[in-house]
Amino acid sequence: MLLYSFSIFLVLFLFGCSSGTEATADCDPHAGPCTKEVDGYTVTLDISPKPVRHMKELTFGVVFSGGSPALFSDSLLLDLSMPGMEMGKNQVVLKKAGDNRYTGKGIIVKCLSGRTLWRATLLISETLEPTFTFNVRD
Ligand SMILES: [Cu+2]
Repeated sequence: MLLYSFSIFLVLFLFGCSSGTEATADCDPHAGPCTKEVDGYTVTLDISPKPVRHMKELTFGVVFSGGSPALFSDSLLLDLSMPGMEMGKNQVVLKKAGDNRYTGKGIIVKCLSGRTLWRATLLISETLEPTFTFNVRD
């Protein structure tokens, strides 16, 4: 009986895991900046150098159009994660670099699973967290 419940748990776990990876890219950082509409203004994320590769120092630039309330802070956090996988905390500090611009440097590690789908979440406030999902190249 114990073994039986364990298998059920395992099946649920595997199922939950695979459903978490159904996330798909909504941004192509190799081609150019990605833009998201949030709360009446746009947030643009640009990652360079291109193509965007693992284990290379990357510069993350964020530009807001319009008067976003986020512009009152001197720095913002960009959280890097893999959809459906626990990869450890990887957050890039973006410093204010102009009226509506923030930039910071970080590294995206290479996942041992071979997956390349990453998600950058801009932590503006508890209710405002625009995300950009993209594939990183080798
Ligand atoms: Cu991973």
